[in-house]
Amino acid sequence: MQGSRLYVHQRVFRRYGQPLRRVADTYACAVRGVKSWFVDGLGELIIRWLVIAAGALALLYVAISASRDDYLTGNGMASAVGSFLLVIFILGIFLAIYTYVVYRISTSLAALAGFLGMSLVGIILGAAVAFIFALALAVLFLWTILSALFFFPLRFGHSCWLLYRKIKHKCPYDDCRHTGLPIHVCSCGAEYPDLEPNRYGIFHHSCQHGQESVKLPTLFGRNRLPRLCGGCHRPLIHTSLGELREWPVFVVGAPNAGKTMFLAQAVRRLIDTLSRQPHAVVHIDSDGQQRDHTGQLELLDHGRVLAKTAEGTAAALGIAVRIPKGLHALVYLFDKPGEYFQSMQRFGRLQAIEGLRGAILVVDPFSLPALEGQDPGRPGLAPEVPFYTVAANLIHAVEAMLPGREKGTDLPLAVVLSKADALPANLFPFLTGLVGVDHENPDDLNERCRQALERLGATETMRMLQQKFQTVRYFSCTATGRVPDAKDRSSFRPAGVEAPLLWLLGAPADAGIVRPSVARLPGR
Ligand SMILES: Nc1nc2c(ncn2[C@@H]2O[C@H](COP(=O)(O)OP(=O)(O)OP(=O)(O)O)[C@@H](O)[C@H]2O)c(=O)[nH]1
Ligand SMILES: [Mg+2]
Ligand SMILES: [Zn+2]
Ligand SMILES: [Zn+2]
Repeated sequence: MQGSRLYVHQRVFRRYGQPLRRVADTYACAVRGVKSWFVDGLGELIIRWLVIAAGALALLYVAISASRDDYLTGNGMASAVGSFLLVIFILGIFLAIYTYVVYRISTSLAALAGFLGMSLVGIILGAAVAFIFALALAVLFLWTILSALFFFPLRFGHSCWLLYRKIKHKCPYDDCRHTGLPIHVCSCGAEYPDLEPNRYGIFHHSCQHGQESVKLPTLFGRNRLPRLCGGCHRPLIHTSLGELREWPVFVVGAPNAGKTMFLAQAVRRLIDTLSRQPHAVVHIDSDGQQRDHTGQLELLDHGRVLAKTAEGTAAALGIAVRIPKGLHALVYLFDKPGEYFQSMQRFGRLQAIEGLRGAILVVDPFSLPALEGQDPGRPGLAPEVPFYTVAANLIHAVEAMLPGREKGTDLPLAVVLSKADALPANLFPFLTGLVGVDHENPDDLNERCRQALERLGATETMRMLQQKFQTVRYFSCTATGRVPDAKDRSSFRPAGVEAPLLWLLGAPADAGIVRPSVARLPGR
């Protein structure tokens, strides 16, 4: 059964109007009862017997006095009895008729008097109640209208708070650019796109389920209701949406570049690192996504690689970060199959680029000119998509969807050289020390990675990226710590995976988060 909402005054009418009508019905029934009590009930019986008794007494009196008069005037006893019987007989007939008429008239009059008396009292009382009720309704009707005086400031205050906290209710699906109040769903299935203080109620609206009404909070506790995106109508699965500012980060890279493996390990490390901050609460913000993530880690911890990312739109992975006096954000991590970044046409469909706060460009070192086709994981296979193509598409997409086309964008970009474990450091000594060592100075790591990329033949692409992105930083990581081997079921040992995310989240100076320099690389 799908419910519906009532205005405030309608709610009152429903709550008190029906019981009042019931009282009126009961009263009318009582009035009718009084009337019939006199017409054919006990009242009638009493009146009937009273009238009959009065008639009989009168008759007896007249007959006795007649026979006494007869006796006193000197007639004999027989004559007196005769006159007694005569009077009884003649007067009895008349009196019976007369008594019947009197009885009829008296019952009718009594019934009428009872009926009118009751009605009069009822009408006076009813009018008073109706007047008070109508007055109350009118006041509430006015209140419904005047509630604007309360809910407008309340809504304004709430909007200011959202604005201050930079909370936009951004949709987590990459092909939807919707921001704004979600649709809230009642337990009955009714969908409300305007569950906020308004004429339906200030602090709660009431969804009518037949006679029962269910309270839906408009401000506090509202986020606990199931929600749908107001644009694409898909479920909003993240609990903290609306409480934390959204912080969308896109992971970009060619197919097979190592995006998904990097992300799974990076998220685990990110949550660990941030949770170590005093009183910090950091977690994956959806039970379903937490289960999927745990499943991925289970595989990685048994030396297994993850499946290729599936086509179709899934919600971004949401991580709720609450660090007292530090970062408060709902981090959205978008991971798409690499094919999306292969063509501008598909890239252009990713509307989420619009509100982006950071991008991670994952580079498979074996897609770079110097190492092409040397991937020990895929011996002899040339990578399908060159780094240059992906970078060029990223730049086009950013130009199309982000402001500041000419100058370049302030969107921070982390360029991450993946699969560092498989780098042939023996052939190229500059590839040593990119991960697994403690970099006291993060700028040093940045510089090393930048140089490594240059020397692997990506100079042109890097120049192009640096022209477009004002803030670029270079990283290197391994999600596995060794070349994956189907026979080796020992756990992978990631390194350097969390640094790019930490840097992106700490990039704005006001975020108050561990600076990337503090986020040490493993191996210490
Ligand atoms: N040696 C090594 N191989 C890796 C590493 N990370 C990923 N790989 C290999 O690269 C393959 C692809 O990794 P994914 O993370 O699935 O790549 P992806 O970029 O998500 O690929 P798509 O989903 O197709 O876009 C894996 O099956 C591994 O064989 C790494 O750190 N070291
Ligand atoms: Mg993938
Ligand atoms: Zn409902
Ligand atoms: Zn949407």
